Amino acid sequence: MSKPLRIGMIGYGFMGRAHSNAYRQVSQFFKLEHKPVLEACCARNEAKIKEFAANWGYASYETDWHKLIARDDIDVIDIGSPNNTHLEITLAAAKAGKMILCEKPLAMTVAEGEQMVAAVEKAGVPNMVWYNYRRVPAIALAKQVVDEGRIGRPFHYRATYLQDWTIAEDVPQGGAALWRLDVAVAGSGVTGDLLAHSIDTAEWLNGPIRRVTAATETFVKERKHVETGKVQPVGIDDACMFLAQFANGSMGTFESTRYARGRKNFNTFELNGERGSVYFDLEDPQYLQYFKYADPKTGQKIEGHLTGWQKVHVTNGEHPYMDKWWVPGCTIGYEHTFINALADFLQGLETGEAAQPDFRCALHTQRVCDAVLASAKSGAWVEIPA
Ligand code: SOE
Repeated sequence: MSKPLRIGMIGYGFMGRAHSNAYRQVSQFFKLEHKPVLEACCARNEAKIKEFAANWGYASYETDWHKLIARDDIDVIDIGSPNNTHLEITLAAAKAGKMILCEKPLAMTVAEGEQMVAAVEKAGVPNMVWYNYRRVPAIALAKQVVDEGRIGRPFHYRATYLQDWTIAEDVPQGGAALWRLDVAVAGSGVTGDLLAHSIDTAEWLNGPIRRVTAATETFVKERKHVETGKVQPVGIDDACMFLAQFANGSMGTFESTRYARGRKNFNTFELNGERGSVYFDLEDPQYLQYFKYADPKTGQKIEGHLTGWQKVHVTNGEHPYMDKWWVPGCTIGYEHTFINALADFLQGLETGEAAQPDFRCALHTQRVCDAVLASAKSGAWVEIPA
């Protein structure tokens, strides 16, 4: 029997749209017990949230999130608002017994994240963080390749996350999507916004990171603040690079910037092991590249003049999530990663096995981010607790 799941969406920006689209579409493609209902959305700006509600088909709207959480007709609170709101909303929503879906990164700091984990676990409410890239079919296939033992002993993990939208000095900080440049609202720059994705993927594929050493740079030191109208110091990291050692003994390099001219959302990784390698590039998202050096079961070396990288078009029914979409060869896109993630969350409600990353799992990503920023400050290696 179908169970309606009444959604209370906070925020109407990029993520408010991506999540709302997922709520609207998931039941059409995944046969699941729980069916999201767009009950209410919420933001301070009444004109904007009214328009958002009408556009996406929310039955009602609020301008104060406390009121949204107090409503009996809301089952799920979705936090799509800026990072500095995640803690307070989570504490209130957990106390009210709501399920919580939170946009990444979990929190501004580990200290905040710990309070959030304690709150959802004490309340016993289902929770998940929207690290949507785990649900790119090619990345989920990489996970399958690793789990099948096809990489063997891992040696190297190499991640880049490059963009170029903040190069101009007249891009202000604060307001709309530009809160990402305001450290008081975002917590950090590329570390929390972009590397958090790379770290989540890396730890999912290659296990926990144990220690890091990092360097950051802020290229534009002052920017006009939209809210105060004044030119103010920039507190975020514009670029960050770090070296990592994984618990499994492999080494990692991570690079992220918003100053890589020509790179828009260049999120890549490569994992090299004794028996094989995988490579992924989000600007070519339908493909997973795989190099097979040895048989995963026997360890027997594959020889011959046609040995080489395979570029697998991840659109077949046997590929992760793809049996829910179109026919082989027909691709899905960015928005589907959120629909796939939501489907996993709903499935978890049915099976009782929490969809990952839940808040506790995402807290580990936060620990790595905080360690990276601490290392960039001190210049020393920083250990990350298990
Ligand atoms: C930043 O530009 C951003 O929108 C991130 O906030 C998202 O998490 C990332 O997926 C795309 O880039």
